[in-house]
Amino acid sequence: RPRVLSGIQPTADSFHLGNYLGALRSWVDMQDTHDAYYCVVDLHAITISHEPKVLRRRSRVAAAQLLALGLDPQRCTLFVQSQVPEHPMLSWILECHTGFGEAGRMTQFKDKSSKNERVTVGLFTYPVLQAADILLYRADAVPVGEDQRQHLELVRDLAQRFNTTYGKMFVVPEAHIVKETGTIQDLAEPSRKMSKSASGPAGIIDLLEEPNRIRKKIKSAVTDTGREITYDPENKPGISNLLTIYSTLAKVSIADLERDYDGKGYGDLKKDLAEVVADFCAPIAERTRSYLDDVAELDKILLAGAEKAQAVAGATLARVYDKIGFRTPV
Ligand code: AQP
Repeated sequence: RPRVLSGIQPTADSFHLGNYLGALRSWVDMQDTHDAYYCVVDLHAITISHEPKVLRRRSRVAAAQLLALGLDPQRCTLFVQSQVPEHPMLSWILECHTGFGEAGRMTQFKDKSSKNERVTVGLFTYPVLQAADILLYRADAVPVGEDQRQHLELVRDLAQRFNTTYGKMFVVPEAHIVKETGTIQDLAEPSRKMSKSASGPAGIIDLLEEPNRIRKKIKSAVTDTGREITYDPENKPGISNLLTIYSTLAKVSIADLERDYDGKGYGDLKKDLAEVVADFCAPIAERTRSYLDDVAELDKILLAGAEKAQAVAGATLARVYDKIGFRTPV
């Protein structure tokens, strides 16, 4: 079986609909087709300022949500990144093979550093740590949203560079980006992506949110001028975004939706979509709560995951040490 690895940051109290539709949905599906490794990337989460207590809670909530969404510890390896110290170790080695200018071209860094007052070296080297996450597991595929495409290109470049310099070592991974849902837009500002850090409360739907708040947000989503319900992301980004969400969650094609809503108004579509999204999120929130009711069991799952992950990561790192000219790790 080909191998898959992906990670998600525990930087909010809930994942949002963009995280689910862009990436997490594929994580669940790929458990059946791949040897799957998934991690809560708490090392990445401290690249921006954080509170220790909050981070500890969010890491657990993140893992509980992933289980609630359908990750099954029998079919995948789920772990928390900081419990596998091979990640920062390989990251350091890769940093020493990354050009300063090359890292400086990452648009996510430019974006985030222009918004934050405190810009750390960790935020700058973030994509290199991401490369280490992926290359340690020799992953073939990495399911992510469109916003990660550039980082994945860097990972591929680093893997190739290392292989050329030291002899074949890493698998060069492919980004797995689902075209239709690769970018879910902000509900209030449909010209930009739904985002934990940049979206205001009206623009983002959290999976753990109250059903009534979800309904309200969908009903007040910004739509476009005109009345026609047609999929046209360029000219009608708002309504097209709603159609994408509807189509994916309800498993109906966009063409069918366009036909069903022919002659109806935006309000009708939003009213129905509000129910679809609220019905989708409610059981996830309930299952998340029940995983969080038994924190000891949750921590056991994560520890078992970390042990399995470390067996793979440790073996890769030992080979890298050998190639680099380090002594065997003890
Ligand atoms: N709007 C989105 N549409 C589709 N996919 C998305 N992803 C994020 N936003 C969208 C994908 O979700 C995965 C997890 O992302 P992350 O851990 O990098 O989370 P994040 O970047 O903190 O999430 P945000 O909301 O994008 O936060 P900001 O904007 O603060 O950085 C990734 O695969 C990502 O592509």
